[in-house]
Amino acid sequence: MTKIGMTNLGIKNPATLDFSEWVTTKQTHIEHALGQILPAVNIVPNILHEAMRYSALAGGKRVRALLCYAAAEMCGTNMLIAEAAASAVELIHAYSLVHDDMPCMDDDDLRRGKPSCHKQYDDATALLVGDALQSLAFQTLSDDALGNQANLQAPLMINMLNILAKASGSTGMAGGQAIDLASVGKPLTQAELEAMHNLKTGALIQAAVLLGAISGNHTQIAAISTYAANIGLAFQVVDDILDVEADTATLGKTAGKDANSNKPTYVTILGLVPAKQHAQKLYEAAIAAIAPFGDSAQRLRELATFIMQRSF
Ligand code: GRG
Repeated sequence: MTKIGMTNLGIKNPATLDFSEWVTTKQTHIEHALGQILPAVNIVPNILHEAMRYSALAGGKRVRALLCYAAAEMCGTNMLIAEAAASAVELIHAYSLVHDDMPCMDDDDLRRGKPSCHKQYDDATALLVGDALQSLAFQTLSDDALGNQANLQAPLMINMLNILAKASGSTGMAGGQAIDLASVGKPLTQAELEAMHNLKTGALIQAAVLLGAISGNHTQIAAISTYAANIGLAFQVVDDILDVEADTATLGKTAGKDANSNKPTYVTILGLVPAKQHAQKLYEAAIAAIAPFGDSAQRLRELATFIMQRSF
């Protein structure tokens, strides 16, 4: 059975932590939770489990998990539920990166500063790692332990599974990836680029926020959806800018990849300065959406700034 356990590593009340302490605490929580959820390497098939742990642990900013925790804090969602949701989203994200790096997709040798999964292992293992991480995400959200320990009622659990499934599938992330692969070398309009990124990157970021907000009221969820849609796109615009401005060592993945692969990006379509202005506009729309919630939305505001200012 998947173990779902709140780590007890932070002794301070989360509301009293400054932002960087809060980030570190939550990153430690998610790392620990994932470490418990992922099968141990001594469980057969050992290599598959080793490769799953290699790809899902010890790396990544955990932005999606942080967004899920922050939305949960604002909406009063039980932290066990939030942690399971954050873990499930990070598992889907890890699967997408493993498959995205494969030769049949973006063909990248470097991820999170280490050889990509198919370079460290092989293509067949990487394919199975992605498949198994995806299944593990849904297993995590539907685990008996979550029902028992967090009193997550079946209808809410099904709603959460539905949110994650829609965000991951052909009308979400996988669909966005399909459009992305078909767009190489094509002159997209900004609207077409935006539609593609809403699915490829935005859908999972929106799911992270909505899952965290699962106990919120109608007004909170409506506002948080607008926040999520805007910050999800801002995340992608910043990613396109970093692809041009940052170096490989800082990014932990190959810099300049989009330009070299002849992919349409916000920078190629708008230009560098307008792309930065566009990111700022999206950020401001995200912040405006949660303004009515005052202090309770402070972490979401801080995370929006974190996403804008990230250097990798
Ligand atoms: C294979 C179905 C399938 C989908 C792949 C997410 C994705 C779709 C591909 C990743 C390609 C990419 C670089 C997209 C840009 C935005 C993005 C998802 C960046 C990576 O996310 P971060 O920066 O990564 O949150 P870390 O390593 O910090 O978790």
